[in-house]
Amino acid sequence: MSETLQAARDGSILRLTLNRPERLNALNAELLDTLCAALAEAASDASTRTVVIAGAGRAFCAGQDLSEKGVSPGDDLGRQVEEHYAPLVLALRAIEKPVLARVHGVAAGAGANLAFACDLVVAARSATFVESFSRIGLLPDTGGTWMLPRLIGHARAMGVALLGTPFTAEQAYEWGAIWKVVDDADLDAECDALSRALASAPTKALGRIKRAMEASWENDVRTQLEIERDGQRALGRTDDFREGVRAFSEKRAPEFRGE
Ligand code: T3D
Repeated sequence: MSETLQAARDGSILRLTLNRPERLNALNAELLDTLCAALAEAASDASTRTVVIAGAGRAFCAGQDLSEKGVSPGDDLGRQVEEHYAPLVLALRAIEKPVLARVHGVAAGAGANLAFACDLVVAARSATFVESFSRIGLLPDTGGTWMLPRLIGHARAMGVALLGTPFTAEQAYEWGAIWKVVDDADLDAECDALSRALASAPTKALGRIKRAMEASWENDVRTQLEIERDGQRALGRTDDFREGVRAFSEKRAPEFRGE
């Protein structure tokens, strides 16, 4: 993969670790592009059924590497967003497999919004999130202005974005931004259990769920009902649905193969 992004496979789970611990995994172009490429590869690789994103060292991710060439005052930051951040968010939303963020330490700026763009976030109790953009004169990118109001509501989104005040994992959980907050000592066990459960779930159904939920932000109920109809039509023909029903009638746990 690359020095800045470690990839490890555990059965059908792909674990991607942001690996610039001396910079709190601040994102540079190489890391962003490698992460994006890894997600694209995972999307088309049938043997990958779940992706986990984590950070090495004491933090999840401190956002854009502010020491990187090309992100100095006066540079065209829009180009940076267009070429590196937008493709990453779109890749995270497009992959029809669950993506889990394992957050510990700090998740700042684009690091926080990278986590929020994942499907599930599990955070250590000591973790903090900060929309630090306004502290340096920027606006929340990496999908922040789209994701935050939808996750935590307009008032809170405005508060965290305008003030750049850090919020705790507990607050993120209470506000609905993340799936779970667990004691620090339990973070790995929780993420392992969750990723194994997701990797042995009916992958095609999870992909359709993700696609339908995503579409619902923009759709009226009629359009959404059509998406549900089409999804159910496709899923009703999968081996996993057959297995699910068979396992139910045989009173045993299903063995989904993602097909
Ligand atoms: O188009 C574009 O490119 C714009 C896109 C912008 C997207 C964004 O993400 S903007 C927001 C960028 N991120 C930030 O503003 C956060 C900056 N970092 C911090 O505020 C703090 O470091 C933290 C709150 C995240 C953590 O604080 P603390 O006290 O735990 O650690 P520290 O001592 O500040 O940082 C440790 C080291 O990491 C330090 O290096 P040193 O002094 O030991 O050599 C620090 O400089 C480095 N580091 C932390 N964050 C970044 C960073 N280096 C480069 N870029 C960073 N973002």
